[in-house]
Amino acid sequence: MAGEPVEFRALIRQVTYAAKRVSAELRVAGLQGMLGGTGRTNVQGEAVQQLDAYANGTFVNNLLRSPAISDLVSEEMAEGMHLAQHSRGKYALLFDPIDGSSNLDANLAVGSIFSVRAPRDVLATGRTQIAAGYVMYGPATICVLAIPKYGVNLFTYEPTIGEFMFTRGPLTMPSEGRSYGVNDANESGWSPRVREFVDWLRGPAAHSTRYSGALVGDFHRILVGGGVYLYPGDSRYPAGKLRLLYEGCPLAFIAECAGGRAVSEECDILDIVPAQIHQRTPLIIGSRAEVDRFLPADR
Ligand code: AFP
Repeated sequence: MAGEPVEFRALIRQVTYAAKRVSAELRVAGLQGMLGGTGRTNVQGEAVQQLDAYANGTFVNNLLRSPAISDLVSEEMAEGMHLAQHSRGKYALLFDPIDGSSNLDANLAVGSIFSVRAPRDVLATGRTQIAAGYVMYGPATICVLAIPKYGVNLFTYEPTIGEFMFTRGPLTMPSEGRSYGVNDANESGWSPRVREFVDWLRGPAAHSTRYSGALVGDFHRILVGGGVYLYPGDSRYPAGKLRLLYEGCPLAFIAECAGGRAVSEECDILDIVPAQIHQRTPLIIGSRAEVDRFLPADR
């Protein structure tokens, strides 16, 4: 990132600093009474966990320190936040502070997802993203960062020195894989097309099921090993469950940068023009072979 503007490097530093704080809190949350809910629901009607609130506050407080950021959009905030004091900031940061919150109480992997855009592009297609990434808090805390000029690179947090260290990259997603991830409890609400696709994955394509309940972990497995993750529309969530701006778009950007693909049930995720900040989308993401089978690229 040496050639990037100093403001961009400062922004990434603030994001990774917030992630280090979240990583530290996650390690001791069970000892400090930080597991479990707050008793509140967010704008999506989902129960807010104490760690969702903690992580959101940590991201916001750190990002407020960066004059480069003029706008924030978070899963945990009903409205976007415009920082009038940073009106000349070049960037908007859109983020999901804790992705996969239902894994928290079971001490399973969770993540933070982020997307960097120009402030004027918050409601433009995902192709306008400047960078995107995620931090996964698993056995190791890792950060995956996609910047078109550098590709997709992976950094591992070294807690004894408090730094994310370059580990490998640029990463290339395998062109096909052997696993798929979907919540098959929703099967009765899927469209015939989705059912047919999942039948193909289970049958002729002989894929194994791998589904953890945290998009970051499930996507990361596919980024490194190939395959497909899907959360299609169903009868409960006809427009899909996942959020476009801070889940679908950043992961689609990373997938495309690594040679993979991400689609809704109609088009590439990065071609969708969002109507509002908490918009949902169906998401089918992963290796080209599997995603092209679901939605041919030349359709
Ligand atoms: P949040 O914890 O940010 O709400 O994300 C959870 C999530 O959107 C995504 O991480 C999972 O893949 C998906 O929901 C799991 O949903 P189900 O519990 O319906 O399978």
